Amino acid sequence: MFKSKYLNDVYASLSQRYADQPEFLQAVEEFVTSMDVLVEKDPRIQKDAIIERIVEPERIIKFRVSWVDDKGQVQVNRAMRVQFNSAIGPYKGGIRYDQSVNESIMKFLAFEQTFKNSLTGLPMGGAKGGSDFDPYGKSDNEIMRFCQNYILELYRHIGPRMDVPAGDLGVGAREIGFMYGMYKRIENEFSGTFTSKGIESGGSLGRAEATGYGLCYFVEEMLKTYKNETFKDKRVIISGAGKVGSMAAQKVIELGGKVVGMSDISGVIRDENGIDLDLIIKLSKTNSCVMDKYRDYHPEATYSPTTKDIWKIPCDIALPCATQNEIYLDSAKELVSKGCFLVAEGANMPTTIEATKYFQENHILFGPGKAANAGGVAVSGLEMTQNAMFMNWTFEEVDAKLHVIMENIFKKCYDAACQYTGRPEDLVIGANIAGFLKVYHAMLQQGV
Ligand code: 2IT
Repeated sequence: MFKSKYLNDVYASLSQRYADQPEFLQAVEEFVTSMDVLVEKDPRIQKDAIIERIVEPERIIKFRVSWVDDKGQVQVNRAMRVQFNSAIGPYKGGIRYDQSVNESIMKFLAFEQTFKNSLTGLPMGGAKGGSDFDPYGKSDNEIMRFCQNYILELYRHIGPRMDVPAGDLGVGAREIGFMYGMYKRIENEFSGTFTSKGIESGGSLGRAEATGYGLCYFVEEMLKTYKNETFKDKRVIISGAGKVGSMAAQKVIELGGKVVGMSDISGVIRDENGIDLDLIIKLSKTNSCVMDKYRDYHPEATYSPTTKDIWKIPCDIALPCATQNEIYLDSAKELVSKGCFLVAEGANMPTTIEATKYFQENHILFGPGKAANAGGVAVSGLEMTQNAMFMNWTFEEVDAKLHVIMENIFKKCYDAACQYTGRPEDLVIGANIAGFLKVYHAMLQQGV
């Protein structure tokens, strides 16, 4: 599968050991493919067993969360925190509450996070946590009790210099508030151990916008560098209407693009007049799904209940911002056949390996998630800085720093792609190599 025997051996034993973890193996395979060119040039990678070490989490904490629902019934959920790599800074990464959460998904996310955090240039290691708790349909009190009980175990494993969690799917400012509140009561310390906190609790202005805005800043660099173009008049489709998708849509519109399709788990809306984002944001305040209600306000729009139908809408730019594995090969073919020329991942690993290969073979510009969606964790890093300094930056200051960070991430990926492959548009390999090198050098410095 890989050119190097060393990589083949490492991957074979990993895929045997974790045969029941398909998402994790998928993330590792995508990454290890990019290591061939480095392993050839640098024997220390093999000698120091760097790949063996980097694909194994430093620590996984697994625990039970018991809590009492509104009817007085005791409920039990499973939870974990994967502390993947701390070579370049304290563990850092979001918490996901979703029924699908399992060790494979937590490990793939924490693995990706390690290289994503490295690309930001900020001192943050990689982690991810979560629970199979499903927040939908739960009352505020149930959410609070769950979050508090979750922290009653997790608190001993986190801290401002140890591990700094944030939000992810199912975890927003409300959940972070409940978790930080409990943590603070136990530790008796206002240390800012979480990011994406509410502003009054020490959160950073611009954190809520950061992933979506950062994605657009990254795409702007791609458009400028490869095509000498901008978002102006581009047709854009965005899957997911959560924090990432809605803020990406806002920035696309601000930069002159036209969002002609959006989706959430209730379905897909195609609106040739341009999506009414204000309506989506307004409806989202009271509903977790809104696409099935959009035509009540805009009957001229078309609706499909099948989420993957979004990839059938003709577009120039596709921004998958929902979740892992939402673009399979059939959807990739659909996008290419309808004229899409740029795909950038706002979610983590939304594109399968086959779909990514198809895009690259067909010369579609492809921005991989660990680079393109790093804006969220980058501003989390800026939130840590502000908390440590006991001061707050304005929205404009944070946004300007985010912009520079995204430009730098693009440049690092582009330069690595040029240097190691001679293919300037191969940002997949560029992101993997650029993200890896900092972690690798830190691991070498710190010994075995
Ligand atoms: O996937 C991600 O980068 C996040 N969920 C954000 C992590 C963070 O620590 O802000």
